[in-house]
Amino acid sequence: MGVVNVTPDSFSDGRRFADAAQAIAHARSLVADGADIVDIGGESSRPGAEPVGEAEELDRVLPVIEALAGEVRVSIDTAKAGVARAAVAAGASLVNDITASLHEVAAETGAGWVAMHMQGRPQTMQVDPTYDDVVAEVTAFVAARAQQAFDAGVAEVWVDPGIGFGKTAAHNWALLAALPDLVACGWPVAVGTSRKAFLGAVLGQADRGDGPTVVGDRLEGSVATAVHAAVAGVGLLRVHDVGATVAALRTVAA
Ligand code: HH2
Repeated sequence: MGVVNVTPDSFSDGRRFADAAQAIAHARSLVADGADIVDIGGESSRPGAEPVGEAEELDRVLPVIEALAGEVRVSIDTAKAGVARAAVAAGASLVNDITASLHEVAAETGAGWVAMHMQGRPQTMQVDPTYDDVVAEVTAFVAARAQQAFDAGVAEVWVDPGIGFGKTAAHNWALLAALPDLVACGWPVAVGTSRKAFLGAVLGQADRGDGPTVVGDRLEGSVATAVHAAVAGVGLLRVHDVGATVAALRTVAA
């Protein structure tokens, strides 16, 4: 899954694809690089991001979805039921839901659904994330949400531990180390580590924390963790750098 952020403020690529023509061209380049799905988002969920109104979010994503839907599978990355519904009507067939609360939209529309774990909300989630047992709590949460969606009639359900969403670096590493256990729960697993701050931290690179970072930042960590996840049995990798990730996966598969 290639990431297409149609936003001015996403943490790694904000402003780069903020107009529809740029976003569409970027999505096509990700498909050429080997993406099977493009994930279109109109609202940043980075720590501290400002919320976007529904009308503004729709203005950002709908022209991009309409242009791409006949060419590639399109996923909508949103926290709003209204945006998810309109995106599916425009041609998206997967609802990528960082709130793990929109399964009814997937059930109504017949779309697939990604249920991601997040502790808190983006504005404050990194203030002091706390767990007794992060792996057990995240696993129980996503498995329960997945079962609820499946029972409501959603045929395609993915679970995602939500790397970086209300988690310290230690929580993220624990969840990545435990991916085989999450896979063993039986639900298809999705993971997004791409360019996230904990990858810089392990190499001693400071997180600037003042907006979008330089493109290509944290490439090695992003690719290494994507390969690790694939080897653990994760079926859906949400990445910015599709070409490098596909090359690494093909190499390891060979
Ligand atoms: N991470 C981000 C956004 N959506 N969806 C899923 N399922 N899993 C993730 O890990 C995930 C996600 C954050 O990354 P990005 O879209 O690059 O940045 P921003 O939220 O600043 O737009």
